[in-house]
Amino acid sequence: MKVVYSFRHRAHHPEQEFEESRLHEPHEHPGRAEAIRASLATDSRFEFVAPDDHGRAPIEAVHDRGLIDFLETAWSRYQETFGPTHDVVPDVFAHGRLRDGMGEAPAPTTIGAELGYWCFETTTPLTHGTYDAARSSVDVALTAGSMVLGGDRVAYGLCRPPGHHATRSVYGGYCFFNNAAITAAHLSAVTGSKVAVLDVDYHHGNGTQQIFYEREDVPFVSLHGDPKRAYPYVAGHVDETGVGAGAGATLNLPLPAGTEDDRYLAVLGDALEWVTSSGAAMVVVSLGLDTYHLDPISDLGLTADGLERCGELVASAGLPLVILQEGGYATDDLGENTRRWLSGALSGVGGAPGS
Ligand code: SP5
Ligand code: ZN
Repeated sequence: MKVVYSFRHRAHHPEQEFEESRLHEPHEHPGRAEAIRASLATDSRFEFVAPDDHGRAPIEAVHDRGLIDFLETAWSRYQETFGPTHDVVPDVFAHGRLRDGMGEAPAPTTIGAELGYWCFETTTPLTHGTYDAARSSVDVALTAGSMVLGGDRVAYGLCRPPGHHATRSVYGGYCFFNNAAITAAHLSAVTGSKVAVLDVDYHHGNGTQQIFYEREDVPFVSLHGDPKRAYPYVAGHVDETGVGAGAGATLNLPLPAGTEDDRYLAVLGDALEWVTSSGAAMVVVSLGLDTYHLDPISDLGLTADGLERCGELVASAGLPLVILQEGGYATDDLGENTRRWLSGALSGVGGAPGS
């Protein structure tokens, strides 16, 4: 299996995360991707390739240009007004209900105001190299997509930073550009076929859901901690099924705390049946390993064996897979858990050509 990786992810390295009313070391850090790289490098079934530059167009097809332009310059602009600071984080959010009954305000034009307009929470700092890292993460994803377009049955993009919490026009949840959404939209446009997104990160992929909520060409299904208790809280409830042309093309499968391997795999089987019946020709997998029982910020109960079984079940559905890294914060076990999930996928494709 090809593994697309770029060292450029290291340019995104926040110093702190403000979460649960405390400043602490970031859960999302460069060591995560390096742990995965090191683990896959020990296994000769994985072949590392560098990403190709896919340019800005596939990002513009999914994200507001204002967001892309903002992320490109925000850190430097902030330094001129408030610097020097290592991390850049909003302090005032443009919360929609502040203007109930008043219509929309003009878009802000000063950096302090713009931050809280484009970002939705406090745990996703911008650093000097964040934009470069986020762009490279998109290229990693699109390059994995190109491998599958070129005939590989499965490819893995070691994306960092992750992407699935980024909506069309706001970033957060450690995510800047929605790698999975950009890749699914691109593959759907290029092939003219439906491309499903299967999101198995612990957290609901609110960004991906939002981007495709009114579209039928990218069916979206997610297994996640119930948003009644779990981040990102604002989306992922069972009654969210899409609107307009997208009616019925979103499926949410929220899970109770403590869900273990067998129960999780049963729900994953339902998700795969739904993907198959959606008519999708290809699947982009948002792969989070934060469903693992030792994950420090999550509460599901999957084991390493269970994660391998998940990979096998997903691959045995028979559709080509573009597997993209999202979360997973138990860094000591993250490399091995990722290797196990991908090993399962290799078993599931049964040694098909290009696997
Ligand atoms: C890509 C991804 O996995 N993003 C996750 C972002 C989660 N950020 C905040 C999580 C808050 C969890 N607080 C629970 C800590 C338990 N001690
Ligand atoms: Zn997650």
